[in-house]
Amino acid sequence: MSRQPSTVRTTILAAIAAGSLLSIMVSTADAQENRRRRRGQEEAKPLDLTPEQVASLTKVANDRKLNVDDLLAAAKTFTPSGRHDEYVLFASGGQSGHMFAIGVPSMRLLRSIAVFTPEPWQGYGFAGMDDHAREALKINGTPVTWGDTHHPALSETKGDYDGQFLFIGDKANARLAVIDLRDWETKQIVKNPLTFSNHGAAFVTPDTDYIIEGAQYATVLGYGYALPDQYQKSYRGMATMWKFDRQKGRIDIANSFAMELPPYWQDLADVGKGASDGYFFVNSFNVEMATGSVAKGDPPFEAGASKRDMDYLHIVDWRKAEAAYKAGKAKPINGFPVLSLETSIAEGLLYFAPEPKSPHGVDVTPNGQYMVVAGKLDPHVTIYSIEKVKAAIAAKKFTGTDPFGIPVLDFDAVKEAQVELGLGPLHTQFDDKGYAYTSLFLDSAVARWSLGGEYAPLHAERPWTLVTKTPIQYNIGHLSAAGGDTVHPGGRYLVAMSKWSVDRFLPTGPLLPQNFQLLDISEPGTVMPVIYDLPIGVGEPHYAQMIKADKLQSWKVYPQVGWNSHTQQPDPNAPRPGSEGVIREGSKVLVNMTAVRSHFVPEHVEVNEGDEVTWRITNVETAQDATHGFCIGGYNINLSLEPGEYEEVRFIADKPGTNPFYCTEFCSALHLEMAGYLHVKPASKIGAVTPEGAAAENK
Ligand code: RUQ
Ligand code: CUA
Repeated sequence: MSRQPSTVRTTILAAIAAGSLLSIMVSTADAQENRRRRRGQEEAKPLDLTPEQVASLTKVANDRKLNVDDLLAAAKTFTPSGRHDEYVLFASGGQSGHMFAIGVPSMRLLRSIAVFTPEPWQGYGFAGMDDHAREALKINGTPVTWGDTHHPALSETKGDYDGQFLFIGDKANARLAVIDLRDWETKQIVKNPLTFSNHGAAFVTPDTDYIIEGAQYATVLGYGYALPDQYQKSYRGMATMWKFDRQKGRIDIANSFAMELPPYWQDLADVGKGASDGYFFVNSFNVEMATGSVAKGDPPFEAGASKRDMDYLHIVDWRKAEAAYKAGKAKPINGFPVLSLETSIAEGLLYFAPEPKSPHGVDVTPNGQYMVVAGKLDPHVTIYSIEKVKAAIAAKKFTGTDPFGIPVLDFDAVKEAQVELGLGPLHTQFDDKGYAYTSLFLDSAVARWSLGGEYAPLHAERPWTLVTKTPIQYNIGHLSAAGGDTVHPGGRYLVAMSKWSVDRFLPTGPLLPQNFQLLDISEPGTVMPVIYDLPIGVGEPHYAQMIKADKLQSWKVYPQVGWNSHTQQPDPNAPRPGSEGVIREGSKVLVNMTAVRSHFVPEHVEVNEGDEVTWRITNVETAQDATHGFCIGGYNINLSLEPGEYEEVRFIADKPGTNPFYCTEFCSALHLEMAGYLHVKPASKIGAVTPEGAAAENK
């Protein structure tokens, strides 16, 4: 636990003595009142602790060896049953391929969202409507059933999260996914046609016109082949601008394009807003173009890619790039339009600014005035001014070009400030008080530092200086402040996403969880305590975004019974009560089924071995949370049918025998009775099909 300064400590002690604090820590004498409050229907009345209550609180604290800071942390995070969180943190799930939604400040896991990995509870990627997911989980026909999710991006309107969509990149396979936040389901996965891996994804333009996907490891664009001796000639980086169709809720591939970039390893990106609207920024490392050809006497990547003191911040004028694409200046690679380096140079789309030293994150301040580059191997953050960048471009203040002819801006002409923070700065977020927060991987700390310019009047600090550091357990990667990358950051909470947890939790074998630590950043100055540790035992999350919960307008149930969650419309094929049954046409069998507490209709389905079965089910429930599951063992089928939802699943009945199907959600007292049988008649018993036999069978 971080220390509170003694003034805060004294205030707390005084408050406890006076019996006026820790309202939600204490069980009240009035049980009825308490019950109502716990249902979340009524806010707690201001507490006036009696001496007995103070004594019992003190006893609990002493028994559990809690100090005042701990009590305060608990009071700041404990959320009574039925009370909802103020924020939702959408976190990447790393190599689990999922995303997680976590309530803040309670740090309760609300749910996972299956994205790149099949997930049975959501019925995702197994069958049914999720045939779409199964298809989406293929690359060139081959199922790729995991992804390495790194950077989520909530859709934005005028630079603020609007709560409608969520995007996330898959670093391992250069894919991008679209999640609809009305039902929190993945709707689309697109594969980048140019490259195998991405990293600077997903980042949205301020009105979500485009989603940006930057490469990481340079390859031969269009899935080409070349050995490292061809590195400079053949390898390339890229940035793809995926057009987003908000109406359809889908990426519009036909109106998307990419830009060729030099084979520097592009890293994190961020999109300009406000003063820098129209630009996006991408860091890079390995401008050395090291090839890691150790056998040929070259240094390994680790050393070769960090030889130089400076790499290049890529500055892209994306509106000009869009105009160039629309003017037909892009040429296809693997069928996808790409603006070449020559075009980018000729049209003035791309400029470089030197940046120290193999940096990692680039983050634009809420007003769009400054770009903050975190040095990774340099103890500073370097702050660039967009005004200075624009002026330097206009005045052609270049120190030359890179080997590909891209103009390199004069570092001193575009640099606003540098702030020394400590070892291993990675990523930066912002608050509403003129502070920036940078993760320090090697220091295991979150640094708070003061912004200058128009932010200077918001705080008492000297501009561009380190204010304080809070130790983190351990090795923090990203950090996420409430709205911390939008034009209106919140400023109360920040989650440090630590890669190592070492001793923070009970040991779980050699593989330990990640550690999400919640920091209270509401007080200015040097107070920034850790108030909660949440182990994440499902993957290694990277970035997360924290949105005000009231911006989310999720459906409570699907809008109509018979809803197709893929098209987000009622489906004409959805079985209705009264239209259930089994229809056979040759060896094709169509099952129309409804599900409701606590039965399926029909309960027996007879097919022949080898039949092609199409099984349609509607959950006809309209009550919130009345979800049914549907599984057939041995067929790898499990569906989640949320209230109103319609699903279709297809399979070949190739396993003869009488096989129970059942509901996999404990939906009612008679849930165990919500079952039936699939009878697959063995081929040996089918015999020659006679017209009478077929007629009898159809009956
Ligand atoms: S990364 S830990 Cu993939 Cu965003 Cu920096
Ligand atoms: Cu439906 Cu259990």
